[in-house]
Amino acid sequence: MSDHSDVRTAATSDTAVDFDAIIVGAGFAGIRTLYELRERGLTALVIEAASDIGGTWFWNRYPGARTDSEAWVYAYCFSKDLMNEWNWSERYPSQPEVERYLRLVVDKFDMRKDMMLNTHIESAVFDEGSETWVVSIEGGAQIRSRFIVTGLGHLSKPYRPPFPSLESFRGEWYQTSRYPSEGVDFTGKRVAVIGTGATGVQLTPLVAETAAHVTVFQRTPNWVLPARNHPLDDAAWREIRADYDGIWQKVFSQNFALPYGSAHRVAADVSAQEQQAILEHGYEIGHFQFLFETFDDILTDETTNELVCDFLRSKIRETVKDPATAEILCPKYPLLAKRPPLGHFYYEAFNRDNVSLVDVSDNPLVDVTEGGLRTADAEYEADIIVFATGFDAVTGAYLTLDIVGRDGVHLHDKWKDGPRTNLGEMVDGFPNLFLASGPHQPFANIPAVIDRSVRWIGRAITQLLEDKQTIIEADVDAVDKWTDLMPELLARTIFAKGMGVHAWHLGSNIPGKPVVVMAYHGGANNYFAALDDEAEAGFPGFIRR
Ligand code: NA7
Repeated sequence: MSDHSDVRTAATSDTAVDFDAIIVGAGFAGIRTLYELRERGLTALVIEAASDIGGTWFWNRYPGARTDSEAWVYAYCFSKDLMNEWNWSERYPSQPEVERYLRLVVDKFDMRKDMMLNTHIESAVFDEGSETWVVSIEGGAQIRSRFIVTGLGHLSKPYRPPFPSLESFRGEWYQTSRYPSEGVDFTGKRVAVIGTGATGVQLTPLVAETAAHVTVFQRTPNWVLPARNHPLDDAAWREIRADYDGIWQKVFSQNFALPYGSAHRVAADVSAQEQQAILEHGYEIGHFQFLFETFDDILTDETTNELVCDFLRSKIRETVKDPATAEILCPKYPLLAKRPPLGHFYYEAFNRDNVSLVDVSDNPLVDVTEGGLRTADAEYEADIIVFATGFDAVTGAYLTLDIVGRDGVHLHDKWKDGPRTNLGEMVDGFPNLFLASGPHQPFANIPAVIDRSVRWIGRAITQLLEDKQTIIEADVDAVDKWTDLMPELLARTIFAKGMGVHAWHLGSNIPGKPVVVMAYHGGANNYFAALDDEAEAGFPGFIRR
């Protein structure tokens, strides 16, 4: 047992367990969960494989890594004190700043004492005799708990194309999601960047500042929206704090859990000239505000979507001086079929003499050579290869961890054709296992989704304990219903077009992974309402005893 065995259960007074709950992962979700469970009087232990807290923000420390949500809502809202204490310095905080923030939270609430870092979980098995979870950690120790809450993160299992000759490459190679903490010196090097998702888009302009040459390998172009980053001064903070509660209210009422209103118009309401003026104005403001405060039907009406696509293509052609490069950068699929990244002078980077773009959409990269990369008919020299190739997202981390429920059923078998949950919170046959952050939750501003998800978990556990019950488990019919709802909701939006363009939220970016709807596309606000309704109705979609 760990040296945390002195901490006894508080809420359940259950001597059969070491902790009321084990929380997997010390990222945004794990930290939020520890706070929630402690507030409710439970003892909990956070187990984290990394050497420090942060989750996604621990591993993704590549140049340019920063949030795509605005700072003041990429944060916790559970403590007024915390909200008053911390001033983000920029509209989109960088990775080091997010890491500092999470450290402050952990220290402020004295959380480290309930965390085991550098600890790899080998399995979590539900023991039916004692109705407890047995978590086995590397080295053989076992820890028992009544509940287990996973804060695994959507983007935590890295994906790298399986190039067979990688080991023969004479240069250096790095994966952005496992980036060395000491950094990489690109000065004077020929750098190959594979991938043009949010990560490649953030990284490329910065690497180009010192590299001799950067070759960007693009398989699918992205709709890169202008981020328009800026510092947040005291005046900005006074304005935010003047109505921080109102901002959070907006967050929890909005489809993507962002603090925006709606445009109150669709494109067809205004003339062609007005449409362009509205889009120009939105483009100047930047961020996802461009999507939500221009026209309300971008996500649902193909004609409006194409109008906005045409506008964005004209911006790419205006920005990128070489017409052939601009054409390669112009997506030919609808906006929002893939999650659009925010750019910090991304398109402008292609105007530099030391940046070139290679279109590998029809002629894929097939392997690494001793001196670089190759497609079927061309070779590209490089001193450093950077894999910005994304993640086996949402379910990847769940299926790597060996989670075994009732009757010896392994989660990776249960989910072999795709995840099945009720409300994105629990799985039938896996009693007392909660997903703080997982599949079938909204595709939205993640800290806000985590907040509501964890609050719901807390309510469910409190209710259970108040009712002197010990087991809560998703009802199989409710799981079927919720799982079947996912494709129905997706079909109502342009996100459905992601099937054809390697969208990670559908699993279509990973060769061989089942292509299924892994997120809830009915609007984050509606999801939050569904969680509240379920709790207020006494958890009818869950079996309790
Ligand atoms: P993404 O968005 O999944 O991007 C991964 C990129 O890597 C994407 O451009 C892929 O092209 C590319 N990729 C993957 N495999 C290959 C191969 N074999 N050849 C060429 N290119 C390849 O991951 P990110 O880390 O950038 O962003 C993930 C999320 O983090 C993002 O959506 C935000 O929510 C924050 P593809 O598009 O699949 O053709």
